[in-house]
Parts: sequence; structure tokens; C-alpha cells
Amino acid sequence: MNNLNLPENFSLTPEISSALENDQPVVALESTVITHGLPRPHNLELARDMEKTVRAQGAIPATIALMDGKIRVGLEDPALVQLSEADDVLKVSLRDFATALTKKQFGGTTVAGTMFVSQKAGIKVFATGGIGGVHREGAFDISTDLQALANIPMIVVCAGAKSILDLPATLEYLETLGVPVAGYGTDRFPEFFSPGGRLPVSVRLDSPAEVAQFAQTHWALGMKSAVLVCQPIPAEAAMPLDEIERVEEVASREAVERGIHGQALTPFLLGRVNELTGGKSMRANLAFLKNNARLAGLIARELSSAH
Ligand code: PSU
Ligand code: MN
Repeated sequence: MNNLNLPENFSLTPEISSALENDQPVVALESTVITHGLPRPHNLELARDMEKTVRAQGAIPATIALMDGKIRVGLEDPALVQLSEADDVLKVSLRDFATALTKKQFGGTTVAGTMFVSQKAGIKVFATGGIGGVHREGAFDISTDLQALANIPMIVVCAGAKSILDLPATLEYLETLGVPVAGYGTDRFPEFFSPGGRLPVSVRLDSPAEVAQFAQTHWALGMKSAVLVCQPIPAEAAMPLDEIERVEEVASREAVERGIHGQALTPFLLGRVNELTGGKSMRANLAFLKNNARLAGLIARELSSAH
């Protein structure tokens, strides 16, 4: 079903079409975390949990992915199962859409890919784990996520940027691009597996209503960039900073030694960090993903009632 004058290749579930037409709250969810970020069966459990969490806030989840030559907005459970079990899935950022469509390959959308599709469909709120950024390993490895945040006006809820990145450089780059970086309930930039504390954000926001009001003010000025809302990992799931830093250094060194770069780098680093922490980092990852789905649901409700 597709009543929104979207390009041919888009396919929306009836639930999402009707929610968007009636200005009901919708939260976009990415699928790279399902196809490349988490091992089976945790990927499917997480995908279902995030959808459930969004619904529990009174919003409708729209998981976005490429399947059977279509850009799918909203995945019903059999499609989620199929995606979570598929092999040879492409990681789809902005340059990869036409590849997945012409080759009829399945694709998991990154933060940038998910933002692109969301904007076309008219979804304003998106929950993810952490954005991509400036990598430590190579001078030119800068995630397309940053470009998307500069150009696509929506609210992206995350737990900061992955600490496997060069975080000061990532924040400088976001400043250069004019992207507001909001700390949710904090004035420090959250660092994914840990609540952070070392780096500042550009604004602190303390409630879903304040986030909605901030974004509307930003866009009413004519700004085109996203608002990045960074919520620290729940305290009980956080990991000690020295432990994370130690394993991240090991993973980073191995990536350089093995010549891993480009799109393969992020999945490699996250996978190695998970192995080296005996699965602890994955449990932390699951905790903040769900927490972010919750906050995004609440923000989406604020935005839709404000219209
Ligand atoms: N965070 C995770 N798991 C992931 C990602 C982030 O915990 O799989 C994904 C996101 O989809 C993000 C992407 O957009 O990694 C960034 O990849 P790259 O650095 O290649 O742009
Ligand atoms: Mn990259």
C-alpha cells in the first residue's frame, strides 16, 4: 500500500500508511542492527522487543529494510523473522539503495539509510543504538550517518556515538555540519556502553515535551538538520570505562592488522568487543536500544499531539 506519492519501490504496511495519513505517532527503527549488528537469535529478539517497547508508549513502530526489490516501511513479524535469518544481506547506507534494488538483495538500513527512507515516508522520529562517526583507524573513514544528520530534519534518539570511534572528532564534525547534539537529562555526551562524562553536548533537554519543542523551534527557523538526542545507557547496564577502552584498543589494533576497513569495520569492531567482553557489551547494547525505543515513542507522541 502506498498512498503518499512515494517512489515506486516503496512499500508501506497498511498500519503505517494509515498511521501516517492520520498523523498518529510513528517511530522508525533501523535494520543494520538486525542484519549486521547483533548475532542470532538476539537480533530477532531485539527487533521484536524494540517494536513492543514503542507500542507500549502508544506509538507505532516502523522497522525499515530492503526486501525483494522493495524499500519496506514497517515489517510484520514473518518479515522480521525472514530478515533476521537471511544470509548475504547488504548493509545499506545512502549509496547502496540502488545496488540492493537492482540486484534484488536484502538490505539492512544504517542510520543514514533509515533516515533517508523515514523522511520520504514522513516519519519524524527514529530510535537507534549509536550513530556512526569518525573512525580512529583511517583518516577518511567518516560515516555517511553524519551527512544524513546534516541534511535530514528528524529527531534521532541514540546512546551517543560508539566509543569505538574518535569521539572528539565526531563531535567536532557534527558541530561543523550544524547538527544540535542534545544530552537527554545530562550535559555530557553519552558514550554508548558508558554514560560518558568527558565530552560536552550543545544543549541539555529533560523531557519528551522539551525535545519536541526544541526540534520544532529548530525547524521553524528553516534549519534542515536533524536533532540528535543522546540518552545515556541505563546505569544498571553500563560498563566500566577502563574495561571498554582496553578491549576497544585490542579490537582496533586487530582491525588495522587484518586490513579491515570500509563498511566491514563497524560490524568487526562491535563483534570483537562483544567477544572480548564475554557478551557483556551486547547486553549493554540491548539495554540502551530498548531504552531509546521507549524515549522515541514518548517524543513521537509529543510531536503528533503538538500538531
Ligand atoms: N550501532 C550498533 N550496531 C550497529 C550500528 C550501530 O550497536 O550495527 C550500525 C548503525 O546502523 C550505523 C552503522 O548507522 O552501524 C554505521 O556504519 P558505518 O560506520 O559503516 O557508517
Ligand atoms: Mn565507515
